[in-house]
Amino acid sequence: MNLNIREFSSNSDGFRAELESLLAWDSVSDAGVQKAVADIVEQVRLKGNDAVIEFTNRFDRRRVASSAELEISREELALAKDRVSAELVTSLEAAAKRVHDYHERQKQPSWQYQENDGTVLGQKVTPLDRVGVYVPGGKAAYPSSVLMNVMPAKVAGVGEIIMVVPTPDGLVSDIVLAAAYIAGVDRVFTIGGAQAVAALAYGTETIPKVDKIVGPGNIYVATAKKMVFGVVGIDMIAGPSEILVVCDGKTDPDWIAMDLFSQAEHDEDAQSILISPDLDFIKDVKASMERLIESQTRKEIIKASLEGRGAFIHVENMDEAMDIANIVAAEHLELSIDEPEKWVEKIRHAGAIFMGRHTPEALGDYCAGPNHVLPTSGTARFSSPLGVYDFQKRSSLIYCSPEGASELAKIASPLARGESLEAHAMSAEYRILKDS
Ligand code: HSO
Ligand code: ZN
Repeated sequence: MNLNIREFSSNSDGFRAELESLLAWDSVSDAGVQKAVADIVEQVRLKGNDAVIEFTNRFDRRRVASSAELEISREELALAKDRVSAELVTSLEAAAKRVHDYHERQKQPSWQYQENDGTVLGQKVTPLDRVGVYVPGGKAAYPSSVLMNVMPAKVAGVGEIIMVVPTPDGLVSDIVLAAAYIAGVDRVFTIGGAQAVAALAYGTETIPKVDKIVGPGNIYVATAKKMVFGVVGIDMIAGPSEILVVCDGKTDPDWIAMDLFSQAEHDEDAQSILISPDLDFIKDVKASMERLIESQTRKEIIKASLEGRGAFIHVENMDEAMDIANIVAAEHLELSIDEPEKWVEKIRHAGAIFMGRHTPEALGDYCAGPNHVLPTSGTARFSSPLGVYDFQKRSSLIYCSPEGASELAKIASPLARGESLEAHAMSAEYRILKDS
């Protein structure tokens, strides 16, 4: 199959403009969607279960009569797991363990230190009480994403994890339920869309109110999450998935072709880019792609993604490749090169860095250990993978000894008077020791 993929070179005149147009992504904010979502959120806030049931029946074509029908028990999750093949369950369990063990290392302990006069300062780390995990239904349902969203919350010690998953026509994936069971989700409700986000944010007679909502979703879900932010915490709002492969030309072109496909097959808007200093290699990868795409089950999506948003970029040398990688700030960066540990020092912006020819993104997507929920669309410049830290919060700790309070009061008092806040000043001054 002929593939018409954008190709350009770093030494061409319009290079920066070309790169910018390649990376441009409009996260559409549709006024119609905004209005519809605002209405759903408000109805759920005011009417609770009745509104949730009404929207669920309408949007998911169901006939739910009472809220009890919206919950899937842990026993039912276990039964779903029994219906999944033994091989798949083994892989889910192995992946869950690896993801768990990786995230264990992210746990941040509370800390404190004591000053000479006995004053103690520190930070107390506390897991969130209750978290909601949104899991998309139907074709977009990824059991691996259930693990990636739930495991860091588990490791953080979140008190209760509530999962919501829409079941259009009453259908739900056994693999998703098995993943929820293995990950240790506490309660599962078969609701989705903006109504599920609102139910988690405000709570209903049946759905417990949570403190934070995480997990991917369609435009309605993303819009609802933005709307309830402030009432609850939310994770990032993810854009389409991207991969940037930097290759020196010495990896098997078929491997690189498939690594690029693996991102492209997610959806038409996904982005796959190859950077190489070797023009002949770029040609070889393109030939591999044109041959291999024929047998791909998702070839239409792959083609649309590659032709719409994919690119080959030819560079002068590896240093330049690293500079461009930093501008792209890709969600996934593959360094398919010799001595990746040397080059990685130059990388400042990337969601996840896959080092060496034997480290395709697919291994990270499922089971290497690090999270696959990553900053997209260049947001790796200022944000990080989903992690245990997203499910922990911090409280400052301050203990003043009598002597310490007296010394601090002498600093605070002039500051308070400078702000014309007399009560502050006096509250501090009361603590000044008589003989000091
Ligand atoms: N590459 C996706 C994650 C995923 N891949 C799930 C397969 N299943 C976004 O990082
Ligand atoms: Zn993937």
